[in-house]
Amino acid sequence: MSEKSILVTGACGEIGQALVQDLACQGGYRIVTADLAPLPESIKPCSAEHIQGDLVNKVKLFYDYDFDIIFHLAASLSSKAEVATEEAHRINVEGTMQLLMLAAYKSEKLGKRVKFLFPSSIAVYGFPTLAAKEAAGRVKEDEWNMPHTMYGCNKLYCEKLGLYYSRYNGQRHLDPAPPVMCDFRAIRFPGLISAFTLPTGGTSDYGPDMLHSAADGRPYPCFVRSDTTISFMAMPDAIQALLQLAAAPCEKLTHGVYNIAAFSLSAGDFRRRALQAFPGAQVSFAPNPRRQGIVDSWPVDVDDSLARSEWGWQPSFDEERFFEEYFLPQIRKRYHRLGMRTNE
Ligand code: AKB
Repeated sequence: MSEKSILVTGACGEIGQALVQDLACQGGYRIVTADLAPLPESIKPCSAEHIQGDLVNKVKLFYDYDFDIIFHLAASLSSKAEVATEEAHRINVEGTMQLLMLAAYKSEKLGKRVKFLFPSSIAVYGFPTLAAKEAAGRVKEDEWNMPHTMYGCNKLYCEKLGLYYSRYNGQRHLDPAPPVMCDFRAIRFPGLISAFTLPTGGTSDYGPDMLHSAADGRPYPCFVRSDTTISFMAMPDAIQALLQLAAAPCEKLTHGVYNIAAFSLSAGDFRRRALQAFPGAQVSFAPNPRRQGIVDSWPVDVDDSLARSEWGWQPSFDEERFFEEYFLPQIRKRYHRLGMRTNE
């Protein structure tokens, strides 16, 4: 069977690095990576070609390729996007729009549906008050789509753009012989936690940052209150979800945009776990009002029954397994190794 041609944008980000490694392990893919940054050593062997530079300026180069699947991961995350809103809009919306137009053009020209996998986010949701957030509990995909952030607005709009290009594209679905359209599939990710990489520019970052700081013996002043609760997931589950959705038969996918969930934790729970694992850890709470406001507008948890029924989604790591089987064993190795290196 011939190799599938894949494009991964944002390949140097947390999801990107983990995804490229998994795809390379699976084999059978020619992976073209793209990012503003050069490839880290860890994934250099996995990439057939790395296109480095500003995504919006580089999209035209991608017309020279016939990708079967596009994993469009490049994005300016919620906290960074709130500081540089115009630049976030350019990357998050213009970048996505340009790539969707590429996928639509190639699908029609090649007569085969280019799959477009898009990481959306719990940031598409928005609650006016904490009481409304608590009352809503596990939200469904079509509830509370009232984002409070530039990033959330970008993600929600791009979900709609993706569905537009994969279903209507100039109303040509009404033509006597409609053209072949791209195949858009999106996942609304919760906060993601990796034992191997650190987050940048997000607002759910306090979770992984607190744990990494505790493991590394660094004091951590958490920028949200201890009662702050949103949903989180282990990075391996996030990658598994992307690959599973990419492989799902399209006739089963009636919605195109899916919540996925694993566990919901408060910042205080993270601190308790950090102190349990690293008794000397210094974790304090110093809420930043703006970042606190962002997380207070996000759901406590999400209802992922659509993903479970339409493509068999099932997390491997609940809270207990996440800490005991994935995160703590890896994090201890990482900082022990780093500790050894600094003592040399
Ligand atoms: C962020 O914090 O911006 C992201 C997200 C929840 O989408 N991690």
